[in-house]
Amino acid sequence: MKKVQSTCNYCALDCNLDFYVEDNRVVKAVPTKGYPVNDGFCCIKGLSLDKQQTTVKPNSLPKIRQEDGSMKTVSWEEGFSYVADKLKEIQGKYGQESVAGISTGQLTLEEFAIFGHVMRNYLKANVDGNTRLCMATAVVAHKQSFGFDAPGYTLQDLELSDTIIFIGSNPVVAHPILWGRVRQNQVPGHKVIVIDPRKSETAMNADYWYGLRWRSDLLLLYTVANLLIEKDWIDHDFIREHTEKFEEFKDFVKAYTLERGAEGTGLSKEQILELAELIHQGKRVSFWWTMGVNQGYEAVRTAQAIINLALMTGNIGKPGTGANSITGQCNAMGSRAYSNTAVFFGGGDFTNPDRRKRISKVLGVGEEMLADKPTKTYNQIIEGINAGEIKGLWILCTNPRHSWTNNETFASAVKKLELFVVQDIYDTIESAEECTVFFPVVPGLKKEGTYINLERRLSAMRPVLKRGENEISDYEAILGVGKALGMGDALKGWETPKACFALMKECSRNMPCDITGVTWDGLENSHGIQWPYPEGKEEENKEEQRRLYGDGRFFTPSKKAQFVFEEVKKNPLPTTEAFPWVLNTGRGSVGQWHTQSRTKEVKFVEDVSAKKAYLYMNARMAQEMGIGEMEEIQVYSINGENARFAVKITENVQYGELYAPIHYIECNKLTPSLYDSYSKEPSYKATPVRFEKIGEIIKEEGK
Ligand SMILES: Nc1nc2c(c(=O)[nH]1)N[C@H]1C(S)=C(S)[C@@H](COP(=O)(O)OP(=O)(O)OC[C@H]3O[C@@H](n4cnc5c(=O)[nH]c(N)nc54)[C@H](O)[C@@H]3O)O[C@H]1N2
Ligand SMILES: Nc1nc2c(c(=O)[nH]1)N[C@H]1C(S)=C(S)[C@@H](COP(=O)(O)OP(=O)(O)OC[C@H]3O[C@@H](n4cnc5c(=O)[nH]c(N)nc54)[C@H](O)[C@@H]3O)O[C@H]1N2
Ligand code: SF4
Ligand SMILES: [Mo]
Repeated sequence: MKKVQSTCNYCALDCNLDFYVEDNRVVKAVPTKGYPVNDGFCCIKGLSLDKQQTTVKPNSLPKIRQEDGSMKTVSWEEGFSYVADKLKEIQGKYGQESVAGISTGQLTLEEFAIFGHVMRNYLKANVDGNTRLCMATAVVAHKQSFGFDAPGYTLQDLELSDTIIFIGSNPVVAHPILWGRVRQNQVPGHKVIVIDPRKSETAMNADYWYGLRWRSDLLLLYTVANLLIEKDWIDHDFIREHTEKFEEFKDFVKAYTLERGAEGTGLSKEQILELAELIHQGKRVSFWWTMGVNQGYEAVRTAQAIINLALMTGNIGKPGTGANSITGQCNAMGSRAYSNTAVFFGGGDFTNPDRRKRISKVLGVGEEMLADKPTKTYNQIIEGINAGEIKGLWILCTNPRHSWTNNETFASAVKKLELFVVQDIYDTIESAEECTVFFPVVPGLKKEGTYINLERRLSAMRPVLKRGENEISDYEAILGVGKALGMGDALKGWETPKACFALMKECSRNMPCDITGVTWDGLENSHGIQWPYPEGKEEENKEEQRRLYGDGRFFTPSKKAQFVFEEVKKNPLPTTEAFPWVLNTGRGSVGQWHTQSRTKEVKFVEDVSAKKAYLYMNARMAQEMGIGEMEEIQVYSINGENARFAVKITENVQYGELYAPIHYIECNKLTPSLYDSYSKEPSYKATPVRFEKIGEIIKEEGK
């Protein structure tokens, strides 16, 4: 029996598993013992990865839509030439920017690198990724506050912290292995605190829960900052030596009085004081945030308000501390540094002449081929298609017909496209319904490449199974189109994922995310390697758990972290008399993944999950409205759309709040086209809605 160690390509933990293979079949999948992330454990999704060997159709070929609407199967070569010719034709007719790509945080680093090279460098198309829906806020917050998109923590910090504060984050469901690390914390008297309007599964398991009013985090965080300053519970030395703009911040937060904080957040004054005291009493306080923070209209400033708290209390760079953004998808970190959506491979400023020179030298292409302005953002791409400006779209490893905010705008957009390429492992996803070309690619079990997890750890994906006839990877599909476009020498050095990795290493040289010391072969069967890992400094970096900022130096020109702040905004989309309730959205269960295309890999989840869209409603609210368990309601959104949901009654959501799992397409039918002004990440979590009773009771299937 052969054993292959590879990486789980669902969530950002990047657990490693040992796959045991006989006759090209996975016989069992066992979480890798001793691997620093998951040491012999993993969740149901990782354990079910082997199901891809039956759920993904083998030996599929590309399909091209015909005039009569049918799909014709063609050879890969035909598929490549068709797409390449069409891309050129559209650019010829409507201009370079009439073509766009939407990439992902779930492919390998090499795959989105080559996608960026073909689409953004060579074709000068717009390329964004589904990381916009997820991590864009953290990226902007990090860049402005720290000088580089560099989350500093290592997972061990969860075990070393005495005060762990989760803000808009539900790891019990979304990052179970991370939660496992919290459970392993042996610090006597350590406390777990959750700030979430909903009594989430994590809140239920925490020592303190602050059920604030939705979208009031920024107000709460400024109020707490003001309290800490008033009581002189701050680290003057750290502030002086390692930060800038504190005095301005101090003056600014004076207006955020306890009264104002209590009134706006719905928390009592005592609760807010208690939270400030908990931060003060902690010796090693760590703050962790996820989508409850990232997905809002003032999200970047909220993330930075968390960073400000860590900076002013000196809780950064030391064991068990940090202002720590938890990443969502398996390779979101890789896509942030190597997808070439808005920056160069390895990061850096495209206006910097030295950086341009360096990248063009490494890639062996003229500087004129490199991006010289930011790409259109995701929302601008969809708006551009709806406005008739963008006529060609290629999406891969993402399902925006379901996951994009106000998703009917995506449905209407794709009908206007002359070329719509969907590249996925399943042709049954909602986004493929209107595609003009479908590229069926092999799943993670059959490919190779590199992933970077939430704590900056690179790990290897290695083919567990051999490929069948016609089976190609995302990398090869993109390379195939690149060749058909006539890229010629511009593809020198890009022949294989391994060759591409070598290029990316060189692009990272001397950058904060330097990975020049990592080798492709060395990563195999390893414990993974956290960046930075520069060549020549391997000995210095041999510790398996490394954090950044231990020396108090950040990546800004002054090496000091920045206090960044701005007045709390009036909610641009408040509830109204006509839309009096708030729809919150997020993950439903450990086994369900986003748009559920892959949930069929997890049989157990298929058996226990509701087949129809549902939402949670507060018990008192349901009683007042006369709504029974699993009774259907029609929910009308402020965005003009409506959809049907069954109601599950619970005490865990507030009166006035409805909570819908994102795993049903109805959820994003109702979310608005509202974004953070800096990151352009959608404000997914607080949509004003109203509803009507339908009166029908749904019998839960599988129960
Ligand atoms: N099982 C499973 N795991 C996953 C995923 C999955 O689909 N399924 N997806 C992965 C991905 S890509 C991501 S990004 C992560 C997401 O991980 P999380 O962000 O932890 O998950 P969410 O459920 O989206 O949102 C977290 C919490 O934010 C809260 N929230 C809503 N509004 C507010 C607010 O105004 N303030 C505060 N403080 N909180 C608020 C919600 O009530 C929710 O409990 O999960 C990853 N892991
Ligand atoms: N209302 C609301 N909406 C949200 C969110 C929310 O909290 N609330 N969260 C947002 C967030 S954080 C995220 S990350 C997005 C996720 O949104 P999406 O990225 O659209 O969701 P997924 O279902 O993960 O889509 C991944 C696709 O890749 C395919 N796939 C899997 N493996 C491979 C492969 O190797 N190659 C290729 N080519 N395809 C493959 C799968 O079949 C699937 O169709 O949703 C966002 N939408
Ligand atoms: S915790 Fe995340 S990486 Fe680990 S097995 Fe589960 S989904 Fe995969
Ligand atoms: Mo995400």
